[in-house]
Amino acid sequence: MIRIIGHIDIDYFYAQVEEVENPSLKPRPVIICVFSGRTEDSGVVSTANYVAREFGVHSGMPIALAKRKLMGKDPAVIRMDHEKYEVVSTRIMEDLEKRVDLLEPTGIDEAFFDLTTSAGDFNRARKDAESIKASILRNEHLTCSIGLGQSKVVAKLASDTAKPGGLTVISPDLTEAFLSPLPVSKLYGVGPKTATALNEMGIKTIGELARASPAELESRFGRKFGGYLLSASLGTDPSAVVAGLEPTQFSRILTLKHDTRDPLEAYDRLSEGIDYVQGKLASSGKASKTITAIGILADLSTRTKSKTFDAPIADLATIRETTLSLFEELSKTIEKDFRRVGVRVSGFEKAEDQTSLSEFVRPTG
Ligand code: DCP
Ligand code: CA
Ligand code: CA
Repeated sequence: MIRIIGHIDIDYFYAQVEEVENPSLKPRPVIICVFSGRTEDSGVVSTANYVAREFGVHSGMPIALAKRKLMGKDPAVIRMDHEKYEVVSTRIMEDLEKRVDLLEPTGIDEAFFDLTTSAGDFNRARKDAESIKASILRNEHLTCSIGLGQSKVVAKLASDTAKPGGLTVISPDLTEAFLSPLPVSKLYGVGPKTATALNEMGIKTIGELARASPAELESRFGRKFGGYLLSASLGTDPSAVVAGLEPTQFSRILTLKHDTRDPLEAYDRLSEGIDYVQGKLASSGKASKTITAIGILADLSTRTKSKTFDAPIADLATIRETTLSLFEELSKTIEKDFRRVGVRVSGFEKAEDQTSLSEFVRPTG
């Protein structure tokens, strides 16, 4: 049976969320920054809008270098606010979940989905993808890119091609022509090392990979990864969309009765939030390595403080104690009162029986 798989990725996600909040940013270069605090400009760019990218700015670039490239261009330099983007992401994923057969989030701004049953064919799947795009635009004012294909590898490459803002539909009859000319490095899981090894075997394009000898690929890359490379190059990688993927965090944020900067008041209000996240850990059989205290201040800015343990924890006493001491530390650093307070547990031990595309792929690629 031909499967209909989609990949969705929000355009310049963090920067676009900031533009939605403040539309006057749109024509300006926008960089979202993670400041390390060492010096005023220490830290890296998390992402940039497309205006800033025109000047050579990209994710991971030192803030000081990005500022130099944007000198005289009226850049907006914005501190990353992860909580804000998480909230938007959660709303988008919840809406998506209702519109597809299966949804597998793979990051804060992207997901695989399956439309095989509900759409039935690629024409109807295209319509579904168009309504997904329209819904995200209407509800969140955000643009995204979607790719459709017969496998995860094809869908992901199709959404890359659609960036920014597009929809690329690679129906089965177009798959070979779409994949063949692309360099092997474009395939999910093919990093620089694998690409070099393939190039040394005389394999530069995905089409050449599709015609390579299976035995030779297996002897060079092992049965599992060699087999994956071949199937991926043919657009027949078998990995399925896994719905309701294991959550990566549990969190709860509560509004205080009165603004305060007293850590004991904040902690007290959080009691039911702590019970909630601990209950989620217990019922899902998970343990968490990181606990984060979240404070949303009177000016609605978000501050967080985390602690990471060497070994995962799940017991109520440790979570309570840690949350309290995190709030004691956080309250020393804030210049405004807390308005809302929250707690998050994350860094779960990964469930063993989860199959995903990444399972076929070597970590070092
Ligand atoms: N991100 C980050 N550091 C990186 C890469 C990404 O903090 N090195 C964050 C910021 C991005 C978000 O993750 O907004 C999503 O990453 P993407 O790779 O999807 O990049 P963008 O959404 O920013 O841009 P694009 O339009 O290319 O998808
Ligand atoms: Ca994105
Ligand atoms: Ca992404």
